[in-house]
Amino acid sequence: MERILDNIRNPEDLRKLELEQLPALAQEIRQEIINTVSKTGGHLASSLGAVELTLALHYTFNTPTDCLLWDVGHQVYTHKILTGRLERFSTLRQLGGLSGFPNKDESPYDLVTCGHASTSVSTALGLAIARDLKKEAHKIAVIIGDAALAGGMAFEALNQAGHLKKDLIIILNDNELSISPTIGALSRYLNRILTNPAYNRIRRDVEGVLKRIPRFGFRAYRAARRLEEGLKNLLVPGMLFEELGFRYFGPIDGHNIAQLVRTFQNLKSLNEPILIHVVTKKGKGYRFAEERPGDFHGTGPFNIETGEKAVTVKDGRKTFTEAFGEKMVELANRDERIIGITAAMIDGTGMGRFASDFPDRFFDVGISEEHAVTFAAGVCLKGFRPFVAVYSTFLQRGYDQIIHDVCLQNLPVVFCIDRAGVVGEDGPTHQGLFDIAYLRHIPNLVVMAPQDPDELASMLEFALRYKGPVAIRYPKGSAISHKSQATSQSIQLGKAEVVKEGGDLAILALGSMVDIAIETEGILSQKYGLNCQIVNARFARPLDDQLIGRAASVIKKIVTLEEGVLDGGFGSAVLEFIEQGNFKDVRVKRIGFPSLFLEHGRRNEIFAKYNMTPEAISNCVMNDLMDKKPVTSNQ
Ligand SMILES: Cc1ncc(C[n+]2csc(CCOP(=O)(O)OP(=O)(O)O)c2C)c(N)n1
Repeated sequence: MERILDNIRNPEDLRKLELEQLPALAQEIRQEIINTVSKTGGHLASSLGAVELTLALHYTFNTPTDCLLWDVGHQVYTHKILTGRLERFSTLRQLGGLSGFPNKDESPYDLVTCGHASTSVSTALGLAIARDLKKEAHKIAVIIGDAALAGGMAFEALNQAGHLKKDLIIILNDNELSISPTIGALSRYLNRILTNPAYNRIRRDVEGVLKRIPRFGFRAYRAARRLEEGLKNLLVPGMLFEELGFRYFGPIDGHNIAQLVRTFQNLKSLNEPILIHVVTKKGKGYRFAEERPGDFHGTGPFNIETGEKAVTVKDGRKTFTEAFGEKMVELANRDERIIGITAAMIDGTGMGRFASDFPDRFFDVGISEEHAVTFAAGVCLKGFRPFVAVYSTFLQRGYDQIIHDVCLQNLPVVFCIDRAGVVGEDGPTHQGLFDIAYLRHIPNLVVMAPQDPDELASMLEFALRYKGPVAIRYPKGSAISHKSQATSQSIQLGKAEVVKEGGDLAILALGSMVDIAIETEGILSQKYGLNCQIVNARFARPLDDQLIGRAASVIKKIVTLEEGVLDGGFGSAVLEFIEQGNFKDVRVKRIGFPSLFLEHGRRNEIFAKYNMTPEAISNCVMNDLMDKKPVTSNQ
């Protein structure tokens, strides 16, 4: 049977439909999303929760002239399907396929490329100012979740927006969940509103009465407003949004399309900051996602019938994240000073068991990475030892706090930086390729990278012993081999490990690249008879001056390998050291990722595309450093 969906090529087609047809269309879209994500993986639960909301928005607003801004952007699958991307939807998150997030290169309906939380209100306010300066007339609406709204940046923007009184619509998509339950005072506040709809009913009644008695004029209006103010304070303590300068409407059922459309149509004509509180269910319409929204927030492929995940072949090797979670529990059991901190990523960072075993010493601060860093500095001041578990890409938010609040004070905060390197299918907003470059120059900070999960455990021990700030970066997944010789005592400040001796070439590999260095050495030795030294660098700061100095003065040919951008990275540190040491006739080849926003695709596909495989690296080494022709050409 033909679907309504197959005739929707853009939102204009959607707007030709009767309102009564939209619920059936919502079901078709839901099915399309479930079918596709079951194969590609993706952000299922948030997108399923926003189907009706998205339909109602595109139905009511004149997109793309009217602007929709999606906070984070993980809930946009319906938006993609309605804006001309249905045919390519099956390529979601695949190399060369559709991005899983809004992407401005993909569609004029995606105003910005985004994936980080709490930015939308700032962007929208900027747009609103620009629109007014240019004397244009169109609406701007932001769709932001209850967890993202609690991010500091969103609050900063609300503060300015309420003050400027610009024509701006904020749609709060409240499902009471972040990835795990939303935490914090704002969440409690929203919950109070949800459980107290009386205020809104009474407010509507007051407005209704007002309209019916015009002859009472100004005095009646003033009296009614006073009554409304009194009721507000009585029934909704604080009236946070109204006090911030927004008119608050809601809560309304985010799965009732007719009600959503009616509300948007009515409120469209207001030209002031308004906040519409929409209540949705995360995972709506797919039983397993409704029951386990955290599991289906970001999911790999799964079986639609059973909800079971198609587990990627697990060969018994621990991931870095698992090793981190286990070690933290072990350390916290024997050291009461340890505090665990994460910013809305309890499970993603492996902190689940720590959180349940040590509830008094664990803090999920919500989507507030900047705050997490300075909060950690605060607990340090009283002798505690905070471990901040955070993804590389999100720690970018905490740059100034790391410098000013942690490193300037030389406080022993440990940054446990997960997803440092290529993250894969989430793409450019989530790649963790910048952390070596943004951390390496900060005074007092030690920057380390383990070659495998066992070495990560030893580095955590080192970090606990160390009396200053430490950052440990490790990638998604596991290591290919288990070659770490590290013990808890063998990690010494600024000391690398020689994995294999050799005299033709020194391969200095950082963290996850040690595995690849070992494979590369295999190729170089078998194909070209080279005898290479392999070094597990362990530290990007401070460097092992002695070891690298010896390589520079004796071996004279050095390759550096890192899973990060080359500019300002580990290889740059080695170059700087060599320049300062005044070594003669040394040649260095740095190998890492270019300073680009790398696209989405599987981790191994991205490695292959950017010549980061052992084959490509050995070709590059022979070509650029050993002046021999490669066996196959290296682009
Ligand atoms: C700065 C930042 N920190 C963390 C994340 C990871 N993250 C993605 S979505 C999400 C939860 C968002 O919850 P909410 O805003 O309530 O939207 P919902 O998924 O519930 O619709 C988190 C923590 C992020 N994208 N950006």
